[in-house]
Amino acid sequence: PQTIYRKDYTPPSFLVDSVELGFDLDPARTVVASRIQMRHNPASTSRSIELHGEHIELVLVRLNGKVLKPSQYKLTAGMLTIPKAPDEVTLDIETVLAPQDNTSLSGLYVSNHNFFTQCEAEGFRRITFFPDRPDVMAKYTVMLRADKDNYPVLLSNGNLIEEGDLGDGRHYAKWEDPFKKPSYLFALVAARLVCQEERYTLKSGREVLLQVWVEDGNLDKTDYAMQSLKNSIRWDEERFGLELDLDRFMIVAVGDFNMGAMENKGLNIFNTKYVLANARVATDVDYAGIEAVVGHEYFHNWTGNRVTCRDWFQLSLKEGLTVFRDQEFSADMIGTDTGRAVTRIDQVRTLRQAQFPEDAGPMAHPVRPDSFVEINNFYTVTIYEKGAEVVRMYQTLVGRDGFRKGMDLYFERHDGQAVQCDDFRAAMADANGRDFSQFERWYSQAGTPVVTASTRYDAASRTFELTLAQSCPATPGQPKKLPFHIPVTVGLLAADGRDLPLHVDGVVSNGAASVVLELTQASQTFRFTNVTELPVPSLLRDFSAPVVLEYDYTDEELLHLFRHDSDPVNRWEAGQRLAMERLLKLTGAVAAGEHLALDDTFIEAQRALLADDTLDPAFRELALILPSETIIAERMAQVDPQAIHAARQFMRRTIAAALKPELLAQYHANQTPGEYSPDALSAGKRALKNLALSYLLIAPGEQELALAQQQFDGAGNMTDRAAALGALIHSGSPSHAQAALASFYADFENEALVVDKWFAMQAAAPSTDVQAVRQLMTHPAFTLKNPNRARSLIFNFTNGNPSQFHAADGSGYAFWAEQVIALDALNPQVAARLARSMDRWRRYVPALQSHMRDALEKVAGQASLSNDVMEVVSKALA
Ligand code: DPP
Ligand code: ZN
Repeated sequence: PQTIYRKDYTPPSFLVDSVELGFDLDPARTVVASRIQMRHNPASTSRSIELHGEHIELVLVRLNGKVLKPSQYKLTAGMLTIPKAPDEVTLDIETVLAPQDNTSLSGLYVSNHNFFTQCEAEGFRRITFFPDRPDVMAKYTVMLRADKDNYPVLLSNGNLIEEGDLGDGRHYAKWEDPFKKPSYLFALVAARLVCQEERYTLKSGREVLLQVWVEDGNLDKTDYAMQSLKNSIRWDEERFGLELDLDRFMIVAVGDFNMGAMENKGLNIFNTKYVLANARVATDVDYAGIEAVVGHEYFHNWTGNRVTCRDWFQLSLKEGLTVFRDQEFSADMIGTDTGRAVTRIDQVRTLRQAQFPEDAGPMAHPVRPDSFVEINNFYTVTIYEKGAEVVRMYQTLVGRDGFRKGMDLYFERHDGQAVQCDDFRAAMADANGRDFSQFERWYSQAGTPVVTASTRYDAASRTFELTLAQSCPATPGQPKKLPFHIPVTVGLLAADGRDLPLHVDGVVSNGAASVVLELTQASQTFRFTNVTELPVPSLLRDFSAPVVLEYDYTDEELLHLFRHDSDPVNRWEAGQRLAMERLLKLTGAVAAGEHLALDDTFIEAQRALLADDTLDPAFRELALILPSETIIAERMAQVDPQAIHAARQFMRRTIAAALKPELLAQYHANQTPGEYSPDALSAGKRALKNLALSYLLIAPGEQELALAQQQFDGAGNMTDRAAALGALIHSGSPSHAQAALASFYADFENEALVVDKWFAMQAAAPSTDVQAVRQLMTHPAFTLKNPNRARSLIFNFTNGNPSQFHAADGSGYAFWAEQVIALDALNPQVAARLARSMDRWRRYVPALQSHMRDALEKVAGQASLSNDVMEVVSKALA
């Protein structure tokens, strides 16, 4: 496979003004006729027209009315080249494809007898020959023709301008998108679907049509998506002054989908997982996911579609920014300070769980990568979540108003263009009169920086010195790193727990409770003056930068922060540090065969937190969750998954035994009777209650089992039902677990998304070994072809069940290799995701490492591997 480099970018040789597409849709043989108006790009020295195309049959190509003979063009794997083309060109191209055979779900494909497209990143070239690159933006007109009975609904981007019957049982619809767009934003749907629709009035007074399209039988699950869409529209008007630019905005749900959703202009196509919800089938987490993803795709309309990416190396320009926007949207929807902090803590957990490991592994790449083999492998937590952190740091550095000014300037300069990450950085800098040249390193250097803090208090002069030093580990291709520009938000706590007023030499702090220090050197000392007592520093408040912060806190200091920090994120963080120190020690003790013990101090801190009714239940729940096995593993030089699992289980058991009365009290105090509502307060109560339940079921007696059974049987919503099922599965009582699983399946076997949960919960249970997973794969409801289903069982086992996946005999890895190979033959994108489960293999104890290498080599040695999987496994083995 060929590596593509950012430095090799050249402008397109020809630009496209307009595209007319005609589709004669048929699952076995769809004919696509395309007419492209092109003109030579003065910025290019090449006179060759280059059109991407793959997995399609070229029937005919006509240039300015004349059919080209094969000698007049070159057709290689992936590219149709027409040399020596004149300045102005009209191309007519006809291609044939078989959507029903397209199991990759990229391009035009069939899902449950309906047609859908997915064109990002490079799926349009599976439909017709075209300069399939984001810097070629054109206006599209689309004619769809299909059988009327089977495909009564025909949708594409923009506005419906004509529709009618064709005789012979077929009908047509013609759509026109008034906005220029890159080919990756093209979409069509031809399907038997129904919709919830609503006319909605924008702030400007203009009326728009909003639609949510689903399969018949799912209309009772579209309210929340519709409400989220309206909230998104309103939020973008208010926070960023950005209005919906179309008269019609459609969301369509599809059951077979590689990603979460896709922001096609005016026709967003969604994984059903992020559309369908009602109390019966969806959990609080599902509801939050729907709000976030509906927001995300809607916000792309400006950050991604109106201003798009010059090339795919700039992917984070739209994704990092749009994730930041959806994060802010979700936080604003809750509206309270702790609610905002709870969303922030979730983001930090995701970074540590997934992004930090990626940044420390063989696939580590900068937010703006320099090279790739397969772009689909770069829709990563680094591009998305770290990219969002980078955008958030601008806001931390220039403030909310400054950030808005930067956004305004960005749109003023670049609306309608395909631009680079540097252009966004320049807009932020210029709008705020700031120098962000060093900030560029967040885009160009991979790896998670480590910030090490040390302090010195001088009582006589009342000064407190904080020294911050930074370093960043080597990553593939980047042995040495230069210092980053890091905003470090800091507060100082007095002995009574209050924030001390801050005065810092050379920094405008004006006695505020928090100050943003800018760390730009390898090491810097900040001097706080008028510090009347020895403070406890609260460092990196609100997680102001995506770094690892090291500071030698004593237990007393951490307990002080855990009880008093006015910044809820750092309050949570102090608890995580207390837990992590103990988990690491316990893991060592397990490995050494020593006696395990947990100190009372820690247990009492947990007890106080659990019972502290002045704190939001949602916050308490997060603060009680111990760092995950994956996060613990990242802190160890050599990972022993069994020891980690045993240590964490010991800690959970000990807490459960010690806090039983408090857990029971919270279980009863946080019931949410009455009609289900997914609002943050109710969801937080359920989360705390269900966390208490899971603790109570760690070593349950008859009473606890009855409690869980009662919740399972009587639950009025899926959050409570699934939580009770989970608790029973983990209870160590197979009879209860089996009975509940059977009744759950019987109740929900016709709800695909709930069946996914059924598989997922079993896959992630420590009692499920690889044999049990193989057994589940023989269940009639299991299929590798549906990405949600494959993820629910297989990914939740490899990524969510470390103690079984890492079985000492290597059987988990052999299973992984089999599934990667099987999936690769169907859907390389999904297969390559699964391949990533082995990223960190070099960190494991030697006995496991050698099994992992065997499995990786088995995959790498396959004769016909996709570029997707080949890139992942060869980087892992390199
Ligand atoms: N559909 C994916 C997303 O919205 C890729 N653009 O992030
Ligand atoms: Zn996105």
